[in-house]
Amino acid sequence: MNHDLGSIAAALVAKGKGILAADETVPTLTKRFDALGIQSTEQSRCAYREMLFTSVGAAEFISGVIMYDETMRQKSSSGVSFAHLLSDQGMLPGIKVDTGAKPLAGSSGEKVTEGLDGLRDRLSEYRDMGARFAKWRAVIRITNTLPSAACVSANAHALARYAALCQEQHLVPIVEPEVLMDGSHTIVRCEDVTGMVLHAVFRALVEQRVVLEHMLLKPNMVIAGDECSRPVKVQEVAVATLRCLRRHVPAAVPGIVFLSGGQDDLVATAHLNAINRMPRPKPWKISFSYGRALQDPALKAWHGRDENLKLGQQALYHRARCNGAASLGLYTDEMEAVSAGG
Ligand code: 5MM
Repeated sequence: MNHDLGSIAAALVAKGKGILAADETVPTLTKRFDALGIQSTEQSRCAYREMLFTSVGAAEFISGVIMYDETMRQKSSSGVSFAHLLSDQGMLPGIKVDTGAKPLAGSSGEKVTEGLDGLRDRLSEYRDMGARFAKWRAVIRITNTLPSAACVSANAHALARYAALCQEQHLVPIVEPEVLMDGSHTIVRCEDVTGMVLHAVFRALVEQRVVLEHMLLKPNMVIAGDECSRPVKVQEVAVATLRCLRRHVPAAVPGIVFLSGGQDDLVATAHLNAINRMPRPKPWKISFSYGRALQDPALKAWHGRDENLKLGQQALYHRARCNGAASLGLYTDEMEAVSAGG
């Protein structure tokens, strides 16, 4: 495999493929395990990740996997590091490098993502361990009065500093400014805020001399808040999302890989498909970097039991296959039925 940044970015959005976000921190994965009564230990988290990463055939649709530090330092049951296990199967190893969203001083209820101190050395270590790309997530909340300009600019600045350091250390940065779907806001408000955030992020990226050709953007889709009283159709989401991206994402960026953000897994697939089916020109590849929308059915099927390993893997394979088709605009409802029937 060619290891220059442009080739890695292109490989991550290769035709019909997207990214598996499996970079939950220990508290987040523990929350997901708790909901199903699965005990969260270093060993059970390792077994879960091994189940996902060894899913036969998943590499047909999954180009890369984002891991958390704990997973990066663990080994599979056959004694191989997960970075090497993924590479051997044709999936690029990636790593989450932010240290989390912390309360933003001077603001009530907003957060800024931290992790810049010592980042150069951590990136270098991850690269030596086999990582080829990295991820940093900023979270932006919508209310009647938020986000504040201070929150948007602090997060944009941090994302850009992170991305510049990644490129210096030969890792492709995935830049993830997530406008949360929590709240009662309309799709119109989500489009306004997402546009403003993307504008600030790209301004900061250019200021920090980030090479846009050597990065990927991981944005939210433009959707209504989860408590919004007005239902929004799949087609409306596709129109608003593509309009917003065309206005604010430079054509030099090779790929846009959406987060799922708490959407139902089938809905996240339908949205991605509808966006890719839109007739308007799209200068970038558009695919997925889903966490929950890829993992939820697999986690439920596996349920922490060795005897369910294959069921968990089949569930992951199925969602990866559907989303791979959606990244080409070729997903159909029949794909769900066919697979559910075996
Ligand atoms: C998989 O979850 C990632 C890590 O979350 P925490 O830092 O809260 O543990 C998260 O960054 C994820 O990569 C993105 O939000 C996309 O995941 P979803 O579930 O929104 O598709």
